[in-house]
Amino acid sequence: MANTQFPSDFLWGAATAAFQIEGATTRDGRAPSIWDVFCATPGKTKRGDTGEPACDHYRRWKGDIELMREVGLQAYRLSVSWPRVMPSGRGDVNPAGLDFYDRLIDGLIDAGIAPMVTLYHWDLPAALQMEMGGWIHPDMPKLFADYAQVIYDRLADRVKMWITINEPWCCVDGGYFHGGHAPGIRDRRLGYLAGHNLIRAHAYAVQRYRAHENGKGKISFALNTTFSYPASDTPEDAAAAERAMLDFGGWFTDPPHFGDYPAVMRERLGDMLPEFSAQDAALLRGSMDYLALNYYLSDTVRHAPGVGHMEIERSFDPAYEKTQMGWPIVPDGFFRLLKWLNSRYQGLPVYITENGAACDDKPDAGGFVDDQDRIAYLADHLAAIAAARREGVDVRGYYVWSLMDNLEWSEGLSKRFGIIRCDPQSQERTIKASGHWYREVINGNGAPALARATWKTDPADNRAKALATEDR
Ligand code: IFM
Repeated sequence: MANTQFPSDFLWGAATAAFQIEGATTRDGRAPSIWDVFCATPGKTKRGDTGEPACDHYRRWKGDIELMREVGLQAYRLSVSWPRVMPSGRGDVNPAGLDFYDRLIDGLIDAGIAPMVTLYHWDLPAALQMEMGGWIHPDMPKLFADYAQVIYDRLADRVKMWITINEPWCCVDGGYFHGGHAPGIRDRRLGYLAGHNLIRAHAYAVQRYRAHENGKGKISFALNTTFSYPASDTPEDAAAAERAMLDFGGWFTDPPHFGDYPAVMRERLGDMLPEFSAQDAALLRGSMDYLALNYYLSDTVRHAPGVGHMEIERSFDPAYEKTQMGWPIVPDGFFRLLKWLNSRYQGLPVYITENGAACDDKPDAGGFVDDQDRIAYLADHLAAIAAARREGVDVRGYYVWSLMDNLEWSEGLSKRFGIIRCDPQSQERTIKASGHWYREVINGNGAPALARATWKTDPADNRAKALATEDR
């Protein structure tokens, strides 16, 4: 069995996001976000689920910290709701909203749990969307930095790990390409523009952080992406798979590392892709203190002449088992992605800021969920991280998605990612088998709880297709 022992200073955590758990959407001066508006629009979320009451965490946060302690978490990733803190998105601050996060951070620290704070996890104040058109407006980066400044002023004395923006790719793909996420627009040109301003906003917020008297911690944005396996061993498919990775992970990670988009995107997208000014490019370069990766799945790509600007076609290999989201379970892709990212964005430590599975949980009469499928998913993905570490990728921490079942955006409450069950009716919390297992992982820094991982690092044990991509 491969070595799955992690070092004693490896950080073990869990993650959530404000809109998915807080509820209290109209309390203490909070104003609506684009997700409140979206959820209130008939047909936009499954069964019409909304952010009310979600997990009612705004009122139950103390109990939730107790549960984190029971699971043995060393770290917790949360997001701040911009419309709770600045209801109009700019100008006046809502003291009650800011106080909530102040208490939460103190509570975490008192419990010995290190907070990681995400500034933007998709809940844009609706006023900014209505008054300015949201992320397509060129002034948004400055407004985001002003909001970030308010949060730094209040929390940066205690918070040492920061994420500016969560998964900008999802904001664009869901919000502007297919429209299944807020604000529900379908326009590719606007999508690239929104993405451009999200990237600029990251840079502006990093600049403010680094200039802040308490800005001594680490800051980055959270990337979501896949590893793309070529559909065949032809050079065309190999090139297409590489192009696909640049078009996904590279789109948002090249600018904050190198100061511009991947060359292949510039060549193929032409004037759809906005230009960074020299000043913005300078701000962007080196604006990640670490690489924050959210990993869930991988895909297969073939060269598709004439299909879109990038001429790629993505599919899911039917050979893989899938989670309840329909996402293929590919720990091998995680391992390869970590190596790919490490060779492209050299010199950055890595934190896995999300990883987890939606499973078809079946609670027993007492509310307990024996989620062996989720444990298997987590064990194999942790084994993949251990393997990447052995090959020199400097992964320093892991946050499971998610601490508890919550509102899965347009999927509503139908998809459950938690290691803690949250009954949507009674709000009763019950630690699942995966939560108890995760405690063992944390206590042993991996082994022996990871002995149950079935994924093997020896490529001969993996899919033949993976072999073809070995040297990429
Ligand atoms: O629930 C989401 C989260 O908000 C962002 N990353 C992916 C998760 C699962 O879809």
